[in-house]
Amino acid sequence: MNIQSKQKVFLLTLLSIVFLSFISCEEKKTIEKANDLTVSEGFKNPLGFYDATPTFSWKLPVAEGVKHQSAYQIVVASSEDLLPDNADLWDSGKQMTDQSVWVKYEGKPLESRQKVCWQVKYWNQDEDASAWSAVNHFELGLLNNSDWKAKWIGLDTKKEKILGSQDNIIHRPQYLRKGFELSNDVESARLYITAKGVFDVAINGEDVSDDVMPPGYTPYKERIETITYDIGDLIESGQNTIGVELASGWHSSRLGWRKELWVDTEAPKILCQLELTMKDGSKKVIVSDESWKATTNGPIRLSEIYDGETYDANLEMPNWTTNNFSDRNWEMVNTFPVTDAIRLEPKRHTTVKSKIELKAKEVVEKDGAFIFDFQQNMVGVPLLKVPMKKGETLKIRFAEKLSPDGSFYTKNYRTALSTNYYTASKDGVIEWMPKFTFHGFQYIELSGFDTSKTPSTDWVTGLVQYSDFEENGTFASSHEKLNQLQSNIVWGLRGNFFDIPTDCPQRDERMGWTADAQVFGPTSIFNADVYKFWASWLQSVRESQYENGGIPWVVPDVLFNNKVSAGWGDACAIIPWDIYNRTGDKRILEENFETMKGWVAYHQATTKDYISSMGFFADWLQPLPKNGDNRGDTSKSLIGTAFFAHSAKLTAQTAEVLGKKEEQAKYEALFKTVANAFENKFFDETGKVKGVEETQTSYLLALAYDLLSEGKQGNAKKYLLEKIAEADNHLRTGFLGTPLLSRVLDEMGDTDLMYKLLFNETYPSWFYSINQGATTIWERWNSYSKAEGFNPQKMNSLNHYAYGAIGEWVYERIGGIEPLEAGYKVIRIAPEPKSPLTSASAELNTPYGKVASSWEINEGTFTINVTIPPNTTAKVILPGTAESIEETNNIKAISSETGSEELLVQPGTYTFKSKL
Ligand code: RAM
Repeated sequence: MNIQSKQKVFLLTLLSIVFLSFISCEEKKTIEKANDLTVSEGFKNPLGFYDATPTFSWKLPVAEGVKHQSAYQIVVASSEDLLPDNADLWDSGKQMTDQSVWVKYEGKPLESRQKVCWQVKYWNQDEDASAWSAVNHFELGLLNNSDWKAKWIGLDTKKEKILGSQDNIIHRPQYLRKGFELSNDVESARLYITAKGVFDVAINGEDVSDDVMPPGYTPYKERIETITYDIGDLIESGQNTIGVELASGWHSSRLGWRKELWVDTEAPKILCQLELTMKDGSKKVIVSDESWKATTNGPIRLSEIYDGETYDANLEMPNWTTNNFSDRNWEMVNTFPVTDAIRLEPKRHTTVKSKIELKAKEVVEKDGAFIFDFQQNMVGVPLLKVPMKKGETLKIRFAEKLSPDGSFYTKNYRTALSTNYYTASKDGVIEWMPKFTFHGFQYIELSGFDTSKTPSTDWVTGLVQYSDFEENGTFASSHEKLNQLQSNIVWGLRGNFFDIPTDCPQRDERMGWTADAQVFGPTSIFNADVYKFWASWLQSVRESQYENGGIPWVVPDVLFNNKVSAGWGDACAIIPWDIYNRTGDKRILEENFETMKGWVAYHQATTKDYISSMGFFADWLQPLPKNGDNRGDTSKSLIGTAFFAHSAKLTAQTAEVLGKKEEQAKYEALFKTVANAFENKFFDETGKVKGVEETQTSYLLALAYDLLSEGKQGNAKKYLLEKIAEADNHLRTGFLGTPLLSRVLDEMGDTDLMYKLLFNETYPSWFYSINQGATTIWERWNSYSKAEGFNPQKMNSLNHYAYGAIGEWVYERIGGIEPLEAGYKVIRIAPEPKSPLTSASAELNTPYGKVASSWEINEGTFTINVTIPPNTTAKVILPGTAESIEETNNIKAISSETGSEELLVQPGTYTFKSKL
């Protein structure tokens, strides 16, 4: 190499070094990509998705240099290789905004079956760009009835005229099958399926999914949900078989107490459509139609939600879902067309699954039967591994609690038999679990097994079943009973989120009682990822609204009595507002605004001079009512008027968020008028209740819903405190009043008293039931007591989440985490540390990421660790006098009053201390 070439090489090398170091500088500036991408109400890469107008959300990483978002770009394409540069469905372009959640899709219209891929990038507070996120995807289900080429099919199971426990026609479960041949290899395959009833499907001998009782429970006369499965791995070239088990489920069982509505229910049916794309690109569709065959001579003889399941192993049909089976003796099915009368829509929340396994802890003998104790009241089914002799029938009974003499307490199941039977076809250990029913229980009683064997706890495992959501928040403290209360709340949630929010999971009810739902909503949203669950149920609420605007007592409506109740129907306004507050998603308000308006109009129609005459459940199950009535002592008219005003106010607030100025003004004015009428009718000049019974709840409603003029508020507070003192500092509130206690006392600055009520050990209080052995929340403050046994009333559920509504206050004011701006965009961390607690901690997965607050008190020093997620800010309020806070870019002191210090804090993790 000559000198010149050497110089050239040298220069080139130098240039490349400069260039490379330039690039690596650039690389250093590339910030970590967004993660946890979801669509609509928190779906991750869903299949058979319901939403053709989705929203997009993502989280900024917890990483060096990432505090806030200054811009984003979303790209959406029909296939992954088009991303990010050739997005054929939508390119949002760079949007200068900090919005990282609920961004509306504005691309090309999406269709049934469409596959959609998307990714996002964001710019941080310094305008550094992230790399593109991982590609996420979703695939739409069948969105229109016209997408269905299949027919409803099933046998006429009424013909047999089997009568159930209430002389109602019950339907034998059906087994339906079809064989089909494919001449080509399959590339991809989807199964679209649903039932009027509940089903379980297998292909070529393999279970398609572990879903429990799909498709779930909706107002079936309006809408039935459909499910999509990816069955590509189950389909073989050549001969295939699909087999579906079908039982009554909610659709064709008795539900509620209007016998005339369920004495003669419609026979269950299935609808299914397999869509196959072959390797050569051709398509094939197999549908439910007249070519299917079915039988009722299978092993599941009976299956009812309230009454349980009966199984005869002698009737098992080995291999019936494989090619290796002859259905010669099976019947042809009846077919029924898909019409437009009932909308078929992809399920818009998760199916129920077996989520937790509980081991039995103890087994004891009682009168020849054996009782297994799980030491936890739970909901689901048992998995049984029990030695049996051929021909013997195992009887499986359930109970939430034992009577003091050790016998089974089943009185509170009322007419629900809640009993399973299993007949063995050979000697040996059976393995079985019921499929199309569920039970609420802590104890299982077995009889009829091989008595030469000694029962052991491993004979039964409890499969805890609920809608498939994950934990979203946690709370713990230094106080054992408060932790037990938290556990009881969580078990109440697990037990009563069985596809719909139920009041109770065990007796002849299990219905979507609307007040229970509205009081427990906020607590549930903290503990679990239940936005989709609620959004879906609210669709059922909308579909169930009466023409006159009334909202039924239960949703889905199985009572059809056109009756309403204040505090119950108001769920249609309260729940959307609570969800909006905790998610920041305006769509939940958009979807429910018209329903709220209809409900407010209904309220108005029941009033004279704005005073309500709406009746019914009132402050349900208030303890120690004067007249012994379950409806408590608070005036129904006062309650109705208070909720009328409150729903009008929520409708005004909703209109405001949605930018509907005129409606905002209209409902604000209505609120004021009603509040005024309320005050004049029920309160005297001094702010004391007049003309009706003076109760804790009457003051709580007036104060919580802001219904008194300023002058009277102070006195009303004083009277409330007097009422509480009169009750020896105990609550006297039912379903409606209880959640307001903490809200009002907190606003009054009386957290000492709220602590007192919460930590009370005597009746009525939360810890009272814990002292009596509760592992869930009970329907009544005294459902059971060690001294007096069971409450004599048969309406006595031991798994009823309503009083668990106190959770909201516990997380927000003991844990200290509260949204200051909808969706936790601005967070308030302001725990109220008080004796007897010395520490508490809470964590919550907000739409922006994890927020945490954990505090302890040690020798008069309060120490708190907080974590604030990216793209949010927090107001941290420290009790006492803060210890030397150094202001930085991330921490600014806002104000320091005697007794507390307020800080404005940017994303990150910090420790603060103060002297109490
Ligand atoms: C019972 C239950 C339910 C309640 C109704 C009014 O069915 O206690 O929770 O909402 O009554």
